[in-house]
Amino acid sequence: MIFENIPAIPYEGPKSTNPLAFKFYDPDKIVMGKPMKEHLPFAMAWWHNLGAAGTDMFGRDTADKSFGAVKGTMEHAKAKVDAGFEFMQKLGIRYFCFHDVDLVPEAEDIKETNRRLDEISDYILEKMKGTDIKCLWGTANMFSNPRFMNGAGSSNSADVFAFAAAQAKKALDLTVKLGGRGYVFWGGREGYETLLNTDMKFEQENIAKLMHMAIDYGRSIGFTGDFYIEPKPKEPMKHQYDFDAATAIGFLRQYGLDKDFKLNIEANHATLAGHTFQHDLRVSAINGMLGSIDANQGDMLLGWDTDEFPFNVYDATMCMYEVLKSDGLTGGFNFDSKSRRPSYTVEDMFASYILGMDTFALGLLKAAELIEDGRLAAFVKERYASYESGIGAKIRSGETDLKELAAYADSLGAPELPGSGKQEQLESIVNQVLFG
Ligand code: XLS
Ligand code: NI
Ligand code: NI
Repeated sequence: MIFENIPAIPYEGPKSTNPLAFKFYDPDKIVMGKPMKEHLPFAMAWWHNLGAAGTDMFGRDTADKSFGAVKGTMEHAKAKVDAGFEFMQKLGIRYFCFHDVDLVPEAEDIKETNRRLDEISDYILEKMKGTDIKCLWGTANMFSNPRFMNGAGSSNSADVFAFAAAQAKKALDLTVKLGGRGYVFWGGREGYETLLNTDMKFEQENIAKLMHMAIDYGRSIGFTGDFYIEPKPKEPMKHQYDFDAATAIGFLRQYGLDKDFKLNIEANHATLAGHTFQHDLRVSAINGMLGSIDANQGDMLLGWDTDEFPFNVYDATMCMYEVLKSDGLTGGFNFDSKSRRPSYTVEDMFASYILGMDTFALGLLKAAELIEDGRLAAFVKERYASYESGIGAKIRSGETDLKELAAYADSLGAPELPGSGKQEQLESIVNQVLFG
């Protein structure tokens, strides 16, 4: 055992003062006809939880993530697997997400990296036996290695493109081997710093080519899950091509990728794009592309991806409102979140996930109450009621034209005001449901 002093985390209810207990996440509690754990397929992010040790631009590691082994060795890679499985089991988490190079130290030669990946994935498969833990999604890290300084699919170098393709191929193999539900393309460095040196159209076409090859290969090895784009507007590049959900959907449709791809929406990326989390979820949902979620939150005072564990219950409630209305996800809720640098203890690792899982459990409970309450949905329906009959119904069914509408306007003289938006009353309902 690696986390000897941490017990399995129980549900103790909202009054518990035990830091190592769930206050709201009660996996078997039925909400709108389904157990919480099915509404909330939580996933552990290999990179943050087992890798990130508090390093920032100004200081080295604060947390010890060696798990008793020497970092940079295969022994350490295995210790991470042991730690990860113990961690997930103690929290009742049933999924994990990974990048290829989260699993093993990357070698100089790709053949050796791939050999290590085979070895570690055999070890993970062994570990999975007798548990209900599976892979939620896999991906390839096509942004950390210096060769990807100008992007992967969007690189100016065809050799680098080939390396990206090789990594995507292997990461797909691993995802299928580990039973993954999805495969993610986060745009890494797919973007640019200056148009003075960039052929934007060429780069975007090449990214689409790489994605088409991934679909063809994935389907040929029996991958039946969804591919996802994870939009992000900036960081590391000044301009990232997958700016937000709307941009990514346009790209997918333009290049004929929309049948195989959905979106993985990350809260902190949506807010970096100047949207709310709920906005990007709604854009995805109304386009039939709400696939998976990277659960975290940003800081409104900071302009980068702080990847904090989600704490904001309003945002989690609005997220779950969108998820419930669109009938769930094909993916799940991956905690692409990291404990703050001064939260460096093992207890903090667990407490971070308890916070995140409790926040989403609260969000689920409150979103279900909002839906059952019905006042928000009833108001929205009522707000557009003028389209249900008369001239409105004709507009909706396409049975009218500008001439008829102009004549109709003449007969009215002037329309009445469109009715109060009642924003404050609706916000008050949300508060009442949250705290009443
Ligand atoms: C970075 C992204 C990344 C993806 C996976 O900002 O969120 O962690 O989720 O490559
Ligand atoms: Ni991110
Ligand atoms: Ni992410």
